[in-house]
Amino acid sequence: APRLILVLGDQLSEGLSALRKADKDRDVVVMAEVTDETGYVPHHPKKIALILSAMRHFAEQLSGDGWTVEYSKLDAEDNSGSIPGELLRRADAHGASEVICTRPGEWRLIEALNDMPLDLTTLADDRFIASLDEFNDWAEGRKELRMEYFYRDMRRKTGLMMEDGEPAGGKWNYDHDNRKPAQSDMLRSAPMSFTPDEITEEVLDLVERRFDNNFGTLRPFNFAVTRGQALRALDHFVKYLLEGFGDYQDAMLTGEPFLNHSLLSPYINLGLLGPLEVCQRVAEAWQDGDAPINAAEGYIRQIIGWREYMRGIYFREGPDYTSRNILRHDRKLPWMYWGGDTKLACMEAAIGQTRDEGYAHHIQRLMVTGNFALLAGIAPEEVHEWYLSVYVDAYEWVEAPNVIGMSQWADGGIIASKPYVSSGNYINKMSDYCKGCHYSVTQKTGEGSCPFNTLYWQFLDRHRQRFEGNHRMGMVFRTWDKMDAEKRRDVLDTAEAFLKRMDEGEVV
Ligand code: FAD
Ligand code: DLZ
Repeated sequence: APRLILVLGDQLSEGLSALRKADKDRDVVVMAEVTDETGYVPHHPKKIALILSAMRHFAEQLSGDGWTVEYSKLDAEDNSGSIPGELLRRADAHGASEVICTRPGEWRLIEALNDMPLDLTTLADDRFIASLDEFNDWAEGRKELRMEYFYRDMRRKTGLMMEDGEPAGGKWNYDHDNRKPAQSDMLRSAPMSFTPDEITEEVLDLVERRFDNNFGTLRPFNFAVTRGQALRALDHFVKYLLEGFGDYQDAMLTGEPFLNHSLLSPYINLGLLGPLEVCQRVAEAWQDGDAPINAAEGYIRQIIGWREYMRGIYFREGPDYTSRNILRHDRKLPWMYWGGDTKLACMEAAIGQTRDEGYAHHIQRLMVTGNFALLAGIAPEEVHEWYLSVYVDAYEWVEAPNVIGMSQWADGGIIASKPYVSSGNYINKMSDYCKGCHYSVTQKTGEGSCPFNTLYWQFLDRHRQRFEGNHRMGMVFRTWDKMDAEKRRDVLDTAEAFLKRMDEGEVV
């Protein structure tokens, strides 16, 4: 009897371990669009369209290569609505009892597959640079799991930007050069954009019909949906945008949602591009003198460092990770996150482009929407569900450690040695948002002051016991203590009044 080879929506790689294990002449590839996956959070319409279109293109490619593919479309009448359901249905039809899969990127799905009454073989997902065993070996016995040390091991392992066993240029990390604000008169290329073909148009119609109420704008839709297109997007980034990537990595600019970012995470996470091939291209550009060292090193670190590290943490920490809430935050996510009005220019910019593009870059996610949620004490699980929904590149294995760990400090500091919180000053330094804001970033208290300014101190005051002893935070507590008592009272009162207005549904 044939075996069923499961290929999930984010496993669209020709070299997938499950496909490598399969016999083209005997086995049946199963791919399924199912409501369980399209509905576990209210995904951005662009995200659903990207995944379904890329899945359909990949299935077509596999069939063309001689595979037998059983593909379930979302609207098919006999679609059971879940991945295990579709496997059972196909098993019945083909007289199969064995399933081979590559380990899914989410505990929920791993557990659902394990509960299935079929004989399941789960293979490692080796589309990563470090295996999970390798990560666990690295982590074992360490007091602190700092990304920087893991990253150095990955540099040694891959040999990327290494010279005779030493980091190129003599330093591991050039982040110091990567904190320049951007100016609005700078010219830079837009990211690569692709015209939808017939398959994509059909998917767009389907998504429009079925997911019209989800937060996010579906059209225009210009994502790459095949490996060939994704390779062109990589080319475009390396040729036109990489050079300025380092310098402007942390910058934010009104009306410029992409700046010098690569927009490659959706393709790497789907499996259309491999993390190593992307980094090799970037290292070559540096070697050829087409990109400065701070850009190439910074870019490679995000992928072989942060991306791999996040995955290691997700699987190491286990299924309860997404419900951690060490700071006991319980406020509801305000409506502005789902497109409700706000007078905060930075939130409006970050959430507005999230709605339109399904995209915001790292500093917007971390220091605007993430910072606000942490300062305001929003329940981390709600924050997590929002991030998992609204970004085109969001899958739990990478989203959860970024949100629960890095951004909301809800894991108690496994990922971040101190919480990523800042007052309005940081946002003002790195962006032009504050210029056009209803609130004044230079005003520290009272009506009209930037809420980040007062919420920042209120957060520290609220969590004083926990953070006072953190050696990287002692200074800020001393600054707070030096303020006169009346000013401190003013700050806390202004913060309280702001949160109250927000909780009551006022536009803030
Ligand atoms: P670039 O700025 O061009 O960076 C290059 C690549 O580095 C990215 O494509 C990505 O593959 C990798 N990368 C950079 N930072 C990280 C990181 N912290 N973790 C993992 N990979 C990283 N990334 C996701 O892929 N999916 C998510 O759901 C996701 N959620 C996030 C939530 C929060 C709160 C934060 C702070 C970050 C999140 N990130 C997530 C990381 C990062 O913001 C995105 O990878 C990046 O913005 C993607 O855009 P880009 O391809 O233009 O990135
Ligand atoms: C995210 C997603 C969506 C929206 N739809 C599907 C789908 O219909 N079929 C499928 O196989 N996968 C889909 N995915 C991706 C899965 O949710 C993903 O494999 C898991 O979250 C693990 O990363």
